[in-house]
Amino acid sequence: MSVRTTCPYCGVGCGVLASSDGTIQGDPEHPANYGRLCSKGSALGETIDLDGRLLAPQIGGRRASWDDALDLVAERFSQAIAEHGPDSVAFYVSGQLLTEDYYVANKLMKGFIGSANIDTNSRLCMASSVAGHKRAFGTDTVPGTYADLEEADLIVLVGSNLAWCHPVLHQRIAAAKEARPAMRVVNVDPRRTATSELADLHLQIAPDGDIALFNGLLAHLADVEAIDLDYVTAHVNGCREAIDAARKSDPLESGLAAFDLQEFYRLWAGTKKVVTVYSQGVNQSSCGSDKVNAILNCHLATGRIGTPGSGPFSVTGQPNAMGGREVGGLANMLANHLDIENADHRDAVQGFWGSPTISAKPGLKAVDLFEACASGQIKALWVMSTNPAVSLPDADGVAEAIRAVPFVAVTDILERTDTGDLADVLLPATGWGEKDGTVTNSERRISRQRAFLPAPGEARPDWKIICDVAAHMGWEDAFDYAGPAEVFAEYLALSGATRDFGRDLDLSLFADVDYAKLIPTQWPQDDQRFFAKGGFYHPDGKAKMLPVVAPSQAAGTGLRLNTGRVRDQWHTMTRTGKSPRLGSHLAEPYVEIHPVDAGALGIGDADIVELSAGRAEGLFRALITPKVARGNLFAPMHWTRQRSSASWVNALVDVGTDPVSGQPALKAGQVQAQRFAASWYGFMASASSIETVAKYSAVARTKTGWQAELAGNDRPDWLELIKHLTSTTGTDASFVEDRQAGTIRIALTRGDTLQALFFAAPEPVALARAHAVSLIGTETGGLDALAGFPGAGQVAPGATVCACMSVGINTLRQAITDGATSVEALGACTGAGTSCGSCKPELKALLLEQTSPLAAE
Ligand SMILES: Nc1nc2c(c(=O)[nH]1)N[C@H]1C(S)=C(S)[C@@H](COP(=O)(O)OP(=O)(O)OC[C@H]3O[C@@H](n4cnc5c(=O)[nH]c(N)nc54)[C@H](O)[C@@H]3O)O[C@H]1N2
Ligand SMILES: Nc1nc2c(c(=O)[nH]1)N[C@H]1C(S)=C(S)[C@@H](COP(=O)(O)OP(=O)(O)OC[C@H]3O[C@@H](n4cnc5c(=O)[nH]c(N)nc54)[C@H](O)[C@@H]3O)O[C@H]1N2
Ligand code: SF4
Ligand SMILES: [Mo]
Repeated sequence: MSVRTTCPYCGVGCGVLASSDGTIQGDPEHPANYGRLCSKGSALGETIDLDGRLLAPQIGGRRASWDDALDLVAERFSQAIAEHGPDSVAFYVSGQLLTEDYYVANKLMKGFIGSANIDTNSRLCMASSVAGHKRAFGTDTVPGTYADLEEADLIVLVGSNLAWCHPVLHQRIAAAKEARPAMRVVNVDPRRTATSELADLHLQIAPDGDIALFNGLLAHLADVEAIDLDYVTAHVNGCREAIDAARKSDPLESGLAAFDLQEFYRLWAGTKKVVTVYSQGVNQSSCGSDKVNAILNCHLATGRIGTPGSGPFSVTGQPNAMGGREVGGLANMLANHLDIENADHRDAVQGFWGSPTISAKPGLKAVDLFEACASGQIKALWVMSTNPAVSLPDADGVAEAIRAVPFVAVTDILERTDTGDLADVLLPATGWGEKDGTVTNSERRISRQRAFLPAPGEARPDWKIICDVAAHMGWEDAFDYAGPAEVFAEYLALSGATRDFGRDLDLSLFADVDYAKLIPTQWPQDDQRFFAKGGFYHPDGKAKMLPVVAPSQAAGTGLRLNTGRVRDQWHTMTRTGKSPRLGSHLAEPYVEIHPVDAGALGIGDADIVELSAGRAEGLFRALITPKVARGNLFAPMHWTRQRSSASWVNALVDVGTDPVSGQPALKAGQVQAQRFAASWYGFMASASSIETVAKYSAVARTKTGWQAELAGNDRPDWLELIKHLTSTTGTDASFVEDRQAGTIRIALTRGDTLQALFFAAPEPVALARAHAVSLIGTETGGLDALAGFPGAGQVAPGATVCACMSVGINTLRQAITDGATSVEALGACTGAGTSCGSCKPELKALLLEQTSPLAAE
């Protein structure tokens, strides 16, 4: 029997029908996806096994009882508060917690401990949008809905790789565009991405050129008299000042050609229904909040907000980034969009909670919070559902800071994570499929996550763990809930009790809803857009256009390191990394580098690149491509210390924060690059896990076990290595060595089955990797396996492009050579793109690459 739940990955918030046997389907009735799922959603069934799960509490690395663990956490927090005051403790939480978890964590810290030192990884994600919204609208409201994306005549995607990061929204736009070819899509991104493939116009902007671009647009709108004077007069303050400020910007500082600027400005000015979608290319910047307001200014000035098919649209990253904002998960907010610095708001919330105290001032924001850990201010820290030792800038400094805190508790679903490894106490949480609660997606739609699996081992839901700790600290009455439904009911009641403040967040629609049967519903009601007729939340009911100044383009000394996501991995890979299908899309940490830069640095295809910033170093496989501009690099954020020996990118990204939002500029690393002088490169496929011992190593799950890409500058003694491998694994070895060529191939067998294959060469190993992987666990003889390539007549499938149907790049290239000329034709002959459709942009790019005489690559 299948259960109706919601995908635990991105903020699109797709409905999922899930069964305990791991069958996953898109929910045809969910209004976010109407049955669609992307590659990550479709592979959820491969990530719910118990391999690597934390199944019981641990103290100091040893299994402990819940009572002992809870006692210890409560005691150490209480002790720190008693000795050093409430601001000596902190929670660092996550947009992946459910609303109920978030609500009780916030209540405990702000109302009972009496500090606002609770911040969340949403600080790295949405903080600039929140700040921009509050400055413009008076509250953190996302005015639009997904339907607007289908109704728009022009969609501008700014700093957003929607095709990979919000794939189902991307597919909805692609379908709308196909049905209505007059629809235009513009993509503003310093690099060419899968999203650019859908765009009519890709504006390859200079990094942080966005304010110059949108200030230029505002000035243009004024010049061509496209300002909506009626709307502005009735509903907006500050228009003249914002336009005056905009005129001081030079649009050419966006790095774009005058011709492209004119084309974009003409299109924008001449189209009534415009939606501007933006995410991390906007938010994660030292001028992120100003970028947001520069975009909002253009929509406010033209009244293009809140009517079907028009408005600014900040899409949320995590599944419950929006829910966290609603319940006050950020250090500078109170529950229900109320302000921590407003005494009336505080009194109302404290009165409702009946709490002994309430924090009167904002707490530490993420980056400052970890600085306070390093400096000794924080005596007890609790991290829940996030992995800051990887995901924060200066990740190694953050790991040091966590080590410096006298007491650290971590709640996670896995036993080993880079952050969990630094904890004094590990608390096991139930994960997706095992827990119940609600999440709010990018369009303010609240959906249920429902359990369809039993809680494994002794794991408990996050809300319960938080309430248990609160009870052990002496507040059992205020945290006594029978289940998440009661927490949700209290949250609704708080919303009701504070309605007189007239905030946007009105949940009265949910008052009579049966929690068990809650169907996905938007607040304040379905399909509601905000602000078409004004009604903003500044005291005079008007919006505010903010004068925005473009930053001066400071010339860095090295290469600019841009970072972000790949299609099939989720953040620090703790879940997607379990799926062999997802792991095969891009199995290694890589860095995109422009051919001219690569040439100048003597870096060739598949070489390893060493990036350095100060004393920090990292190793990444070179991906030479004109998709990045000269002087710019791009590397994914996903690799960790668990998965690689030197490729967690945030070791290199030590950047400033936006002064308004505190959000770090994670796209603006400054690094030096050089070719890593490897003396050997290796590839290993194995039935058992592989240690990351080589100087460069990156491990990934495969259908038959594990694989590793390896390289080093200190070539091992191969015979010693064989001895070590056979003795530690109890296997027999066959090997073929070519001393002249410097290559070695080793096969390890146990009985008749092949346990592992290892190939090494002085150059990057040319090998049909998927084939080598497929031999593991079979009865192929050691020497046969060492041939390394498929038998005559078989094409090695190559790197996976379509994860759902496991179709490799070589299979696709062959199909194109054999005559396939469209995405549909490729689907018909190989199956690629026929399931979730997330790879369609890549199929299109492959077709262009192979069939166009102007192919760039
Ligand atoms: N596959 C996958 N999907 C995800 C996630 C994941 O881990 N994996 N994570 C989810 C989360 S939490 C989030 S926040 C979202 C993020 O979703 P996105 O924001 O779409 O993803 P990113 O890859 O971080 O960055 C988007 C783009 O910003 C561009 N960019 C960099 N600097 C600038 C600039 O100065 N100006 C402009 N205009 N663009 C710039 C980058 O080149 C990049 O292509 O994705 C969500 N979805
Ligand atoms: N360089 C660079 N760095 C970035 C970004 C970037 O673009 N570039 N993006 C930033 C952004 S936008 C984000 S959102 C962050 C994300 O960064 P993180 O939040 O640090 O990454 P995740 O891997 O999602 O971490 C979630 C953790 O929670 C655990 N978990 C999963 N389910 C549960 C559960 O139900 N309960 C509990 N208690 N734990 C659970 C997982 O195993 C995992 O350890 O990264 C940020 N860092
Ligand atoms: S787009 Fe993909 S990752 Fe995002 S919610 Fe939908 S299925 Fe999940
Ligand atoms: Mo995010």
